[in-house]
Amino acid sequence: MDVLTVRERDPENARMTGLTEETAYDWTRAAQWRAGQARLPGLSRRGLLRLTAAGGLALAAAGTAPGTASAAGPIVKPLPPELFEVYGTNAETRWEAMRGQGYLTPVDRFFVRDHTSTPVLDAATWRLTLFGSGLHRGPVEFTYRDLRALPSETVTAFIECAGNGRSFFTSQQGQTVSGTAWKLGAVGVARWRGVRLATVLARAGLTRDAVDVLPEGLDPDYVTGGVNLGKVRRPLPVAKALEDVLLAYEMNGQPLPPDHGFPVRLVVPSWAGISSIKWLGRIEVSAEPLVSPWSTQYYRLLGPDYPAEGTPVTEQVVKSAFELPWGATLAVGQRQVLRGRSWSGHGRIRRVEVSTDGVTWERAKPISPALERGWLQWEFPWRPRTAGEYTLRARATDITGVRQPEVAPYNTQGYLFGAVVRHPVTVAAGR
Ligand SMILES: Nc1nc2c(c(=O)[nH]1)N[C@H]1C(S)=C(S)[C@@H](COP(=O)(O)O)O[C@H]1N2
Ligand SMILES: [Mo]
Repeated sequence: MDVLTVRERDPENARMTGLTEETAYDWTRAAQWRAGQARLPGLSRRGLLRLTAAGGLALAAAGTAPGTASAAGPIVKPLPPELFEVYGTNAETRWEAMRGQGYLTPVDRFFVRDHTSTPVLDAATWRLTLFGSGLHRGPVEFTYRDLRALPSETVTAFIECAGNGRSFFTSQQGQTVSGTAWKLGAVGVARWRGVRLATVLARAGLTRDAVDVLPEGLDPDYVTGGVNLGKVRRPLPVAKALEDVLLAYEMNGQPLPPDHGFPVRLVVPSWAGISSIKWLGRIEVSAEPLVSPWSTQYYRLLGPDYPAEGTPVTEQVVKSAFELPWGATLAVGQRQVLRGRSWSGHGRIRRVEVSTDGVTWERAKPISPALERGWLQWEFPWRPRTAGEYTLRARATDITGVRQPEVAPYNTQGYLFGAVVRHPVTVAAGR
């Protein structure tokens, strides 16, 4: 660890001075990939040729189509309809199920995003293998017990799918996008405990030349549009890996549940959910820049307002959600306490405003701390005086001054919907 600490402070070492920011990293690697200066491991030559032949946009569109559930069900935990809305291999949290909950999203209602299905792994035989040109020695293995014996750290952070809110591109903006039609429930905040990736990299013998790490899941290969894209994987720069990335084995004080990556997953705070690879099996540590289909094809903003090769997704945008059913019915003339939560990938939430008429905005009252990597809980008292259809709006401003806009910039894969969501409710006479 001493070596790493010194290195982290070394201004001469270029890899430590940048690229912890997702956008900067992704831009750099995309340019290197196009110039033939980055490698894409994990695909056969044939697969690679087909990938190239298929073309970015067409492949991306095909690849993000909702998956089909197998008979047994790809997700292990129960998905009661009052807690989840299920889309193929994915399930989103119903926001009304967060009402009355504490700061954290309980495991029984945390969203699941599986490209294929949840593998059920045995911690006793599980191994994490680190290998590659960025290590001094050959492959280095860690058992579950090895990781448990290393110093641990805890972080409270949200994991959010970059496509969270995607359905509102269509329902609010009339735009066609590909991918799972999430409302706002593809996000959850948990308390993650595990070993810093920095600790494990130091034990494995990281060289000064290492630039990227490529964590890979043990779930089945992802096959889409007739192309096997291999294991779910997405590179990270060593700088980010050393900064705040966790190899998590606990979620909210319990061993990681199967659907959330048992025995060990990555938690990459403030980066898009795809970076937090579940069911870790191998981590390539490379002295060469790396890419994967999850950086070249997916997680790029494509469409008329973007260059042909697309631009990378940025940090998660500012969002707000009401802890109410979609189309909830509320009693006329009665005082309601509307509750909700707001969060941002740029840092903590500074202010939340609510509008019940679409014209006037009033401050909501914070009822939790606003954590940098978590969310802010808030409430707003409301007494609707007349019966009818209403549209509730909440908009948050984060610490960087970014406030949720009325319209989200269109991109074909429907990433980063950060606009104010119009939540319909009916106010009716009480019984
Ligand atoms: N191995 C593996 N890791 C994965 C995925 C996957 O399908 N396989 N899905 C990713 C995506 S797109 C998201 S948004 C998060 C979701 O984490 P969760 O299912 O624990 O909520 O896991 C990421 N890690
Ligand atoms: Mo995701």
